[in-house]
Amino acid sequence: MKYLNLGILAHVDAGKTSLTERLLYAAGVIGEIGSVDEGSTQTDTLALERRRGITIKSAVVSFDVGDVVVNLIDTPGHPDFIAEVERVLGVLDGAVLVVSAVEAVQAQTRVLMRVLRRLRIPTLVFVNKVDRRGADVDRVVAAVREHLTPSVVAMGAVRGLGTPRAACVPYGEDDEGFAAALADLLARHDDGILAAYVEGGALPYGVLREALAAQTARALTHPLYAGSAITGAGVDALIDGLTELLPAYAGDADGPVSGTVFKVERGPSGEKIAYVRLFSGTVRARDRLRVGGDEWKVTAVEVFDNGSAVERSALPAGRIGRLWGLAGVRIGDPVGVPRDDGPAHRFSPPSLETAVVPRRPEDKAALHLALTRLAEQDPLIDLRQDDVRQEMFLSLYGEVQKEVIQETLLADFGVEAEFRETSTICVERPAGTGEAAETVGEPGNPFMATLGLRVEPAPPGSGVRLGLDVKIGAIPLYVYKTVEAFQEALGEVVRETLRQGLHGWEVVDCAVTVTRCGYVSPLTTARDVRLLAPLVLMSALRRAGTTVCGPVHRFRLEAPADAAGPIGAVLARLGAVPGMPETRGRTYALDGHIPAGRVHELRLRLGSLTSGEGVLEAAFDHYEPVRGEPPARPRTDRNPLNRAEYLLHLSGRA
Ligand SMILES: Nc1nc2c(ncn2[C@@H]2O[C@H](COP(=O)(O)OP(=O)(O)OP(=O)(O)O)[C@@H](O)[C@H]2O)c(=O)[nH]1
Ligand SMILES: [Mg+2]
Repeated sequence: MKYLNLGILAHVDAGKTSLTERLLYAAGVIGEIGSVDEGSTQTDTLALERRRGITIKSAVVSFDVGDVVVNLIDTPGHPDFIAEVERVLGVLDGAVLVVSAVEAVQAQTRVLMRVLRRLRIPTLVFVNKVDRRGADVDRVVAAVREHLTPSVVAMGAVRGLGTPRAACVPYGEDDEGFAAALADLLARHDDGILAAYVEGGALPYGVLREALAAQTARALTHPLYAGSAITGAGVDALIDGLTELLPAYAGDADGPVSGTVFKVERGPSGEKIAYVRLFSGTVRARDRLRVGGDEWKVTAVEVFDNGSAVERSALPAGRIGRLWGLAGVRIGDPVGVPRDDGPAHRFSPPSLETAVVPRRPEDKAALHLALTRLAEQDPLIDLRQDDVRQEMFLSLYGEVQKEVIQETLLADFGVEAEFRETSTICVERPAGTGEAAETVGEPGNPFMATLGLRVEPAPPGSGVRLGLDVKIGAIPLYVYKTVEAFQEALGEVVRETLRQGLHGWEVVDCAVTVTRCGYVSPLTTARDVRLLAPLVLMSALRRAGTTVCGPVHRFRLEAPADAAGPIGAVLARLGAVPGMPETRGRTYALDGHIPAGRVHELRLRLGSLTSGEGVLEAAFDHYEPVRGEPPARPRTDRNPLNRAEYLLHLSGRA
């Protein structure tokens, strides 16, 4: 058996859940097709999903095609739930990016494809809804080429486009245009094909198909299919593409246990259930398992097989399963031998925050417990308490997520909660270079260590990096054993400290270099270095200075052309930077940028100005320096803004 762990990704409403349902039906797993609109699908199972008609949580289902077991993960498309997509990216062998044949490439489509390409996840494109009026596959292919990837090839033709009878006919060996298009595309990354192409000799069709599979597996080329999740057109061709062109793996069931937890749920009696993709080894019930630094005994195992999860004695490599008994498990934890999953964050973090208060003051403890439970399933909400007012804060992607959390608190925990006004989460970037040092034995340095640090700006998106510019002999190796261990330990302190910069925001895009290091053997301990580092780092940061930057979204709006004037006025008032409008008949479309905190208001205003006809899509694009007085975030006492405060804080803690 081979396994293909497949993600279905798309902009909201493109048809991921409907396509999932259709694939399950085509594979014979279900005898009747459920409908999103009637709330009867296999993957939108939450009451809230069925009521709202959108996917909120990623869900796994499984089906077999020949000797390949496909574990399919249906993800939400709404940008407020992008964290759900983020968590599954590390466990995918391949993906299907769904694009609507009517709406074409949308804001979230671009965000998703950018990440799929960056992570080199083999991806097929499926142009859905060819049965709908207004469907235009050629326009979609052109838009995919322009906005998503130049390396795309249409795998078939559509007849009866835009009607319920729309049918998809796969291209084959005899379609000369197709073979030529394939050769042209594949030659870009394959010297053998290029040579044959230049010489003008036709390559055997079989060679082209093999090269297509090889390049798709390396995420260099993206085959494009078209069809309809509702009528089933084109779905068989897509299934053939899944097995022919995406890489499936056998998985080494006898190797060391190694997997990743990508989802955590609570069962009916409050027990934790971990969703694990196992890359190697076998996990059996009653095994002791190393997960996130602790050991736990697996009490039960379920494996996704032919539809949903079924109880089994073992989870073998390659598959996705649900494990019970891992009481301390958290999302993202490695199971057994850790793997290199690449960067922890692939999408930008939430850009909004809000305070949550219980409607009844006596519910405070219950609210805290409930939010802790929600944070287990979604660590990015980053539950935290303000030290002064003892209020609880959450990070959020948007208003829909806020409503969903509010409804979940009431429905699942019986807690009525209110959200204070939402505000924007900024970041700080170093404005220049700053250095500071503390020497052992000098006045004012109560720690038995010497440390010098330099802080300087790093490229956008690079996070915080720690480099060393000291001789090995300067590092207390009798404490840390290896240079790498020293760098790792210090890096952790540096990242923790930089969670609050000079204005209280997280410092990003920052390179920190150790410029001095010294110790007194055998007196210097790891604790000395750990406590001294924040002091030195914050002085260096003060000298460098920081620029507070706010999140900016890229938006696209479509509205009746006669509303252009009033919409322009609203955009100006909200601080948006619009691009050139495109007019198409009665409607016009506009791209541009807008501060993240203003997206919600723009959506409301657009709705009222156009009687609900206007459509707005927005997705995070970049951070930009905030104009005027930089906003400050209330500080917790975690960090030393000045020496006296820090030392006082430490002595208070001791
Ligand atoms: N005509 C037509 N409608 C479709 C097709 N696929 C999906 N729809 C409709 O589009 C709407 C959204 O479908 P979903 O399957 O929920 O889309 P989704 O991508 O899962 O949406 P989210 O998970 O919320 O992002 C529903 O009303 C579907 O009935 C299609 O191929 N043709
Ligand atoms: Mg869905």
